[in-house]
Amino acid sequence: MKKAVLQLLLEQQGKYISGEEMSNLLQVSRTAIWKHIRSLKEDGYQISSSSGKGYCLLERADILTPTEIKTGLETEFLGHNLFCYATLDSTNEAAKREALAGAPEGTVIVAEQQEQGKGRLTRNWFSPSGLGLWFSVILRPEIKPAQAAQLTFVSAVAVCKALRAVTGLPIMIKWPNDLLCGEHKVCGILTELSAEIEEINYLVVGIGINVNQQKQDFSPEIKDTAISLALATGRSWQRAELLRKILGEYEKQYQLYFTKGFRQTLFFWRELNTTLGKEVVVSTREGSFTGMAEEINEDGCLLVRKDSGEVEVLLAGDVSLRRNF
Ligand code: BT5
Repeated sequence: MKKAVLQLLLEQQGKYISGEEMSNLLQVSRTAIWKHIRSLKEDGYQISSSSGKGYCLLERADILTPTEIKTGLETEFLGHNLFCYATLDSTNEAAKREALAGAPEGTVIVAEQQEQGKGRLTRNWFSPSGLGLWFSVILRPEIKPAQAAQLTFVSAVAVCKALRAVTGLPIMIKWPNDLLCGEHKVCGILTELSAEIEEINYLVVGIGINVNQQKQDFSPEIKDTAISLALATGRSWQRAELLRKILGEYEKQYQLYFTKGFRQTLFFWRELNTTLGKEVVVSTREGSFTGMAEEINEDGCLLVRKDSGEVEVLLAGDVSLRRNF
């Protein structure tokens, strides 16, 4: 009901709607309407109340609650089962706990803040409160475990396209899973897999996007390499709206992957990538080497031609690729 009240206010944003009209439309008492309005105000929505005219939504709150995220969410399944937390260790860890307990495909876990946000290979992901989008998606695709890396490409394409569409920024994908704005990292993606030999139990795709940080909000370790959408555009962004757009594009790309295949995903990925055709420095556990990033193969591996002429096939996820950082 609170969602329905918010929906009515949104449809009339900037104009007054009377409590009586709302109670008629939603078939509940005026007291019930008033209680939901009070609760929305407590959440941070700026709602003006006038005894003669009713209620008017002045400003939507930049909060990540189920009401805010689901109001206007246009997906068939993604995000319908949604958990929002003020603080978590890591949304990926929470998603794995939910997936083990049987959470359905499309479940989304969001946190305002992560205390132990994770990158790949035990690296940290800085996730300060209220400034970014830190969330994880549970998927249960019927594909072979060996194909799971392909979903990192689906994720990168979906988030990149959604962020470009909303902000107009020329965001690019750096293999395998970083989104860059210019030379700086605006988003990281961490895909984790639970599988048997032949089938996937579940996949957790964790996505971290810097949204409204200013320079001083970044820790010394990343202040020269990270960027937020706000820094890149000079304005702040409503995170729930961004998340809705991302979930919509994600569902579309996920479905396209099944109907048109990985080739379609790779087609989009190639258009958006900033890695192919570039000199790269590849760091692996055994050491690092330089070469030319030549191609992505059908499994999502990066083919790098070393200076010696030998071609190295790199699996998504077990190397980090560096150019300037
Ligand atoms: C990644 O790892 O880029 C994957 C990050 C995934 C984060 C999401 S947030 C929601 C979900 N829950 C989690 O716990 N994780 C996922 P990697 O490629 O290993 O990059 C990690 C490196 O990026 C760090 O070592 C830092 O140098 C840098 N870094 C850390 N936090 C950053 C930030 N907020 N913005 C930009 N760079 C950052």
